[in-house]
Amino acid sequence: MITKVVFGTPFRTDAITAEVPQAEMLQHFQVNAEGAQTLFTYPLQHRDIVYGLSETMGRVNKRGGRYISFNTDTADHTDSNPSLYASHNLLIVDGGEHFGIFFDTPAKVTFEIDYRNSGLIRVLCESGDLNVYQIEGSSSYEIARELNRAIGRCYIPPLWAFGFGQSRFGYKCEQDFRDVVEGYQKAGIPLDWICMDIDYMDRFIDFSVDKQRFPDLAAFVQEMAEENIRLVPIVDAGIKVEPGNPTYEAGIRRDAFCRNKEGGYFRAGVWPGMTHFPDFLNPDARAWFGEEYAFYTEKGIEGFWNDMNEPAIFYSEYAKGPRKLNFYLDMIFGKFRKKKKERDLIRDYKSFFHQADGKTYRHYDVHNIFGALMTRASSEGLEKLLPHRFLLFSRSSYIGAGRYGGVWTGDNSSCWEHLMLNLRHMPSLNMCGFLYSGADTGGFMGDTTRELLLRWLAVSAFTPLMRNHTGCFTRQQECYQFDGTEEFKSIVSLRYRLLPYLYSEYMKAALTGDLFIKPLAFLFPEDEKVRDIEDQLIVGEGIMMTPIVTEGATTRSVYLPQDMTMVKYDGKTFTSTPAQKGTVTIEAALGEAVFFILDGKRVPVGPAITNTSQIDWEHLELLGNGGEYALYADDGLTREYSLDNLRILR
Ligand code: MIG
Repeated sequence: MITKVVFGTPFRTDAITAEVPQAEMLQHFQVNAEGAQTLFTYPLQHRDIVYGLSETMGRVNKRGGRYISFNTDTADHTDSNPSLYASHNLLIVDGGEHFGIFFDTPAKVTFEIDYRNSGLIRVLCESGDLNVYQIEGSSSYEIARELNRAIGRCYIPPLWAFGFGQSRFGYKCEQDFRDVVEGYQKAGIPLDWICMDIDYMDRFIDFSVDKQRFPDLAAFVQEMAEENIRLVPIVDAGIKVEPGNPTYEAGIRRDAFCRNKEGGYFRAGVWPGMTHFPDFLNPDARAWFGEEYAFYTEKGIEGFWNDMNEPAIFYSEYAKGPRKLNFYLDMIFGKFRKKKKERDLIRDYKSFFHQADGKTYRHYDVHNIFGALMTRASSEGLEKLLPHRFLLFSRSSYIGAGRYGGVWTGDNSSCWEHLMLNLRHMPSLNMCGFLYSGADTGGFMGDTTRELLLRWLAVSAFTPLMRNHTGCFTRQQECYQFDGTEEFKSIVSLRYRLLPYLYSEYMKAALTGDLFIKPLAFLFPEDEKVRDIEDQLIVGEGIMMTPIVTEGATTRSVYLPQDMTMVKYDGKTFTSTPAQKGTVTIEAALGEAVFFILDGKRVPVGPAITNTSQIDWEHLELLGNGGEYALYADDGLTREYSLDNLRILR
């Protein structure tokens, strides 16, 4: 049961699409005005767990931390950093009381969850205009499902987007992409798609291609399609200010850019130099931006990632003096650049304006919705441009954006802590309606190791978005660059053998408003021992993943809340053994994976394939000791989704 309490005149975020009755009084929390801000407080009980705030640092249980919803382009993924790229203002209190609460405001919100042992949840909203949704339910799982249903049906990618993707900041020409395809084919490692990072563009300009390095993009897309590989270009938020740039000219004609205080267009320095930001809050501007994707779809492209949409700003007119000089020096000496100081960024965010619902909004006050509305613009545009599904994922997001596309979790590092962080983000993202999600496998910053990449792949094998991505100054990170590619083949092929299950479970979750990845405690709420387990996750209805995420380890201990079937995959066969409730030690060498199947559940697996185009829905083996499995299978492309596609396997 969801109700909403309205404070002031909230901005329409469209985070929730269900009709929600209005309540007079806020339950659970106390409200106080704190100057121009609003403070919400709740006294925690000793054993309460607090879920939510999906794209933040720290644990799945947010207790003990301070988090700030203020979308930020930051590669500092350490616990002292309160803000990453997204704002998902959901809390679920699980303990003495059970409820969810969603602070629906695009302005800055600070959350202190038993911070410095205060014993309180303190939520400070910078704006007094907001909707607060309160969600009552008998369990945290029920509360999360209730919220997902109220958000509305989550984004459904094509089947090929569940295949493995390779990416790197630095693939510069057609040959770089051919090399990737060849590398994977020679090693026999499955692959479905390759990302094109900003290097494909003409001088980093959106909706353009460097003609020297990609003389005929449409023909190249076709060439790749013959290998069953899709190209997935990046699109940044800022549009280069340059007469002759057709997107810039169209944006001016359509009056689609954000304006500054003086009524001119706001200028922000990003990768292509000076840009204007499309006013994604304005429906007309969104419609225009969506149409621009025709540039790619006409060339046969069906997948995209949206970046820099917090929005990131390297430099602006409001930053005079040395910073400006730095910018030009940086432009000359490679792209190395100093991050804008936070103070300057705030000044920039206070210097431009949006038009929505016949009103003018200062960017700073609606900051956290910007990236989400870029995703919406792209998604609604692509829906018109393409007759079938497309891949779309974004760096910045807000609750509700999960209806339009997926998310990746930004510039992590090649370290074991961030592999664990990936595991922690997954259930939390699912609670907030982001089912198609994942991290940069192998790590974005720094040099990965063979061992880290293999262990990371064995985690990503279970996340809907499985993409190996790295930065421009790091070592080669494609799987075939390492010795002993057999082990990489083994782990990536595990993903492809699990595809019938993963796809089917994703579709069922998406069509019923369920979560795809859940914490153990959501399924076994009565078992005290699972309350703190964050390195075992439930994937779909039947799998408990139990990856090894410690350097040098080949064993780990696993807690089983019930009798299950242990499954070990060695690259060729699945070996099933009954495992008893309690703590067991499992062993998985590099190139192997161990997971469990819940009691009474089945998991369909297919034969080994190297591309989603080879998926075989007929010859499935059912793992697990249960009875039947309800398989969702369709062509993976049309939008005629329906639970009528379910069929029972025995
Ligand atoms: O300023 O496009 O998070 O995935 O490779 C960096 C280059 C811009 C940040 C993204 C990253 C991408 C990179 N981008």
